[in-house]
Amino acid sequence: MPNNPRKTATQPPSGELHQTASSGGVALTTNTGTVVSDDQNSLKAGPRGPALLEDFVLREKITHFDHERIPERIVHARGSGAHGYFEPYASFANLTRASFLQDPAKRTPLFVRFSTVVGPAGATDLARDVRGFAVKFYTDEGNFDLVGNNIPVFFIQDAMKFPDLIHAAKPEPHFQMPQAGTAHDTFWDFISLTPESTHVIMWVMSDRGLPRSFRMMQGFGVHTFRLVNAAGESRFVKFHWSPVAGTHSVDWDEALKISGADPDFHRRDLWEAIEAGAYPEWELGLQIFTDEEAKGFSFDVLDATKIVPEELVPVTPVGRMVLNRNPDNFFAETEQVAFCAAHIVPGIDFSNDPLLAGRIHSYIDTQISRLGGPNFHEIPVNAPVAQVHNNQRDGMHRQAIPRGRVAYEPNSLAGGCPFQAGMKGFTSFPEPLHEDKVRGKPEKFADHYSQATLFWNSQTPVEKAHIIRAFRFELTKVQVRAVRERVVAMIGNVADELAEAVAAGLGMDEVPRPLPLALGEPPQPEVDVSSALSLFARPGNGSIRTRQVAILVADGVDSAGAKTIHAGLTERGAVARYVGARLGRVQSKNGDPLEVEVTMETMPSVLFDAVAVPGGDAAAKALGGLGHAAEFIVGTYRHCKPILALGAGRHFVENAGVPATLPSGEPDPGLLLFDDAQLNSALPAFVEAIAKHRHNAREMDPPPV
Ligand code: HDE
Repeated sequence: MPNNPRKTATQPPSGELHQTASSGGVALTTNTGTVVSDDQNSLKAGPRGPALLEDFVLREKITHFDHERIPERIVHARGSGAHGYFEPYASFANLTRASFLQDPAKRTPLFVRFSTVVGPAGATDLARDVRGFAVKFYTDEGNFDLVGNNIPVFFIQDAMKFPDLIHAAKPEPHFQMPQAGTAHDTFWDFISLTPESTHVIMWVMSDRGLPRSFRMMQGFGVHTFRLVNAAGESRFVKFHWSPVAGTHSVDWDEALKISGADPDFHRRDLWEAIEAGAYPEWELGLQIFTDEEAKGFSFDVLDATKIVPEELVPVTPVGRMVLNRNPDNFFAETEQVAFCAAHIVPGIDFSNDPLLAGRIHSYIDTQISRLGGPNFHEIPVNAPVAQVHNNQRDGMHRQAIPRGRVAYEPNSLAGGCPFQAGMKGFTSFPEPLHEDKVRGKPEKFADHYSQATLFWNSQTPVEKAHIIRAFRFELTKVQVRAVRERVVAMIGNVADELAEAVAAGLGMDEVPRPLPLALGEPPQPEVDVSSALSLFARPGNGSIRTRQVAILVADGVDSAGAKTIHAGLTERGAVARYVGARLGRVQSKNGDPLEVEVTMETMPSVLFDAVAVPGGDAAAKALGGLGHAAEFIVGTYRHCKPILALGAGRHFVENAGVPATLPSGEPDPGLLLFDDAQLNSALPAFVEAIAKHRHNAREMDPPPV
């Protein structure tokens, strides 16, 4: 019999037990499986008494919470991931023995993580930055991590400089500003003193630094790798991912505003596309060339600041990647995924790129502190599908339970297992080496500008204007005049017109003289222009799937027109939304109400790819009286996106102040003004205009800087 029967029956007041396991639901437990009776109240010496140390339920909960965070990645901290698969178009056994490239019937599962480089995990998606494009192939012969970027060249040539680059780019250490951008003194100070960065800087200042979506950017392995076939023959290779949706970007002015309106713009876009079944897809292409061919190039293929122009070595399509499943848990998968440049498989090998060498070390090293020990390969998202058998044992967070007493090799007590596989296993390509041990670089590494000029020459006038504006924006934020001048002196070696325009944009009276060249007479480049380097080279497949379209509505709207546009766009896979001044219903002129899905305040025009304004006199008048609605139209126009207006809607659009024609006087193919009766021809024209994405001819030619 209990000592005090009165007290053993005590229960908390029933109102405080918000949810109890009454009908066979899953009961709340501690981490050791003890069922918890009350998750609202800690254990106390009386309702008004002190909390008791013996409360193991409270202590476990708080202790676990205290340790929920792990260090974020030192670079690429902000990222978004997805699962998918790769399938090759054919067997490429002639090039490589890599198992994922042997059989078109074989699907290899994979996990991808896209990222920004500089910002912290909570930064905006739309910072001007390089994007990471890391793919983990779970092949049946081990994991192959292709840890690339959306830009094919890098800032530096040798791993020795990486910590300096990142220290210069990250927020300045005394006051931790700016959080996610490169528009500050230390970054440009470093860049202006590191001429090898000129080429990548041209890419980052281009609209490539501001993708419209992760789904609409290319990916590159950056370094030269090797492919090795079963006969042991090796060729050099560059990896390219090409998006089926085409390469598209946002405007810098949009990027700045999206950062406020929806800092998760890219993360949301990827998530929603996969949830909607519009699976993002890329084609994997390879540039393949021999050691002999490489020797003849005007640049060194071991230099990560150089591309191999596609005119010199075309890209061979070899397969496709489809992303078809969102992660179940962000932390468990996207955060804990550990990409390592050292993870390669038989059939793929490293080149002697001195930047790659540092990476082979760095990634495993960083996971040890980020994920708490050497057993991160056992975390589900990192675990290979290939069997793991070795004699590595113990360490922090070990999950596997190896059997037996043998953890060494050679052994006889376990029958010699696990055996070395000899030539069946991974074997490094036996590249002959006969050189002195030195700290230095090959001579061609010193040509810092030829390919930056090639990039500039390959851009359209609109792209060039955007590059000039980007330099102006970034350098205007730089406080130290000498740094600004040195950058202009650096890009003076790329193109006079670029340096002159940037100098003018910065209010310099004189264009600084170009920096001295490190290589007196750079080798003659093979190509002067490469059309593949323009963002417009890959317009996509013409589909409007997943494009976000706003339909502006107000009381009195012509609901028949609005619904026809909505249905027509939805049928083609676009995401059409009724956008109004506030949530709730608007009364249409036809009598049936329309439900406003989002408001102009929460989803301004920068979050959409196009806008439609249906007819209806009263609605057009109401929209005309709303500042937000006029801004919506003007913003859509300024950012070169399509506008459709029907009936009375066209008066609202015309009165919002958008020019009726292009600056050239030609009709604007992105500005579609129709009568109500022309709805049938309006919709296909609108779809075609959306498929073009941007109508850049609205920017003057040449565009004003
Ligand atoms: Fe990385 N890089 N990197 N990097 N990198 C990291 O590894 C490093 C480089 C790239 O989504 C870190 O797990 C060094 C080039 C991507 O998880 C770290 C050098 C390219 C990601 C690291 C480079 C990349 C990283 C930080 C010069 C394009 C994100 C956290 C020698 C080919 C992967 C981590 C993900 C991440 C080191 C240069 C791409 C510290 C030392 C070149 C996409 O290990």
